[in-house]
Amino acid sequence: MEGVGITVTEHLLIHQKDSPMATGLFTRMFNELIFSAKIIAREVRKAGLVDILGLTGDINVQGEQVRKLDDYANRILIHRMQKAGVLCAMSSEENADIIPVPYNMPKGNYLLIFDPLDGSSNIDANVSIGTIFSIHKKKDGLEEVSVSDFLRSGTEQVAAGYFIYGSSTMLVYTTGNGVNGFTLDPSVGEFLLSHPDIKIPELGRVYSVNESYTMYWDERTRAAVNYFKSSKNERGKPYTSRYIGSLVADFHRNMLYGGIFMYPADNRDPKKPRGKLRLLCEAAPLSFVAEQAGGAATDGEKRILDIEPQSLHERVPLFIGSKRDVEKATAIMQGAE
Ligand code: AHM
Ligand code: MG
Repeated sequence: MEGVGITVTEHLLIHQKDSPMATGLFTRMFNELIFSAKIIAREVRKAGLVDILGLTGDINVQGEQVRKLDDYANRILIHRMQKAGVLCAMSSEENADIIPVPYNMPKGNYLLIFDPLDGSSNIDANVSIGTIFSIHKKKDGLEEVSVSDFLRSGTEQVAAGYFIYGSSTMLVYTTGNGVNGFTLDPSVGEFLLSHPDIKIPELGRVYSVNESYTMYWDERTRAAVNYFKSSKNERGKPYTSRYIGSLVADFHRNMLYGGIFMYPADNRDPKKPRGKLRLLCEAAPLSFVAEQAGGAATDGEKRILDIEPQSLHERVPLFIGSKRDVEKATAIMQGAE
């Protein structure tokens, strides 16, 4: 019936009732995150109309130019989340150091890690972009938060997900009980449950990788990518190639249709072969979502969620998506096939 739909807040409250220890703080944090994303979505929507496109002229901690919308999204998230009273600190892709909640503001025991606007090189071309988030709980004492509080494996996340600012705005998240997707109804300003219990097909038809780096890959990586380029999948269907260059958008499409996203290590810097994507704010949260949807994620060798981070902005190779495709790529990367 028209007008009937579960809002994300209702969904959160139902979930909260299932957990007798729940204090409501998690729901409060999520509501604040959702409100921040609505503000970001609003700015993304009007990006072509105001003088907000383009670069700020600054260089971020990753050595990349900061676009105005990246900066805006980052500031909104920090500003709103630090006064929600539920966090003790945050870490953003855009900030070199952790961002403790100021001493004069109320604190909670959650830690929030985020990429405020992933895929931002696509902003000016009107391509889908997103916000990725990962939530941990601080283990002991709320004062004295340090980087080491954030250096925890992905298995310890209490929630993770992403907002995608595409043809519609969506929220997809998990708290470790499956994955649900909500679509923002702009007429009422609410996220409504549109994709309950998302399951990624076990075997996909899509492979997503930036093949222009072939010359920088080792032999095994070339063999893994070549498998998807030149083989039929285990059901006898050829793979098809799709690469947007916006991780959230590539990942989201593969979640719904099935497929594998690969960002392998390369030796563009011959002294330091490495992947591009960040473990804590990109790979770990999406890997939690992928696994909860029945998919898988590795760095070509190990499960992403088992990696113990050594630094805040550590980068990893990433193979993520449909379980059997990720297993195939990982086996080839290991020389097992
Ligand atoms: P960003 O967080 O600075 O936007 O960078 C990450 C993005 C991902 O969204 C995307 O998958 C990747 O970089 C694309 O990189 P490339 O242009 O090397 O293919
Ligand atoms: Mg990113």
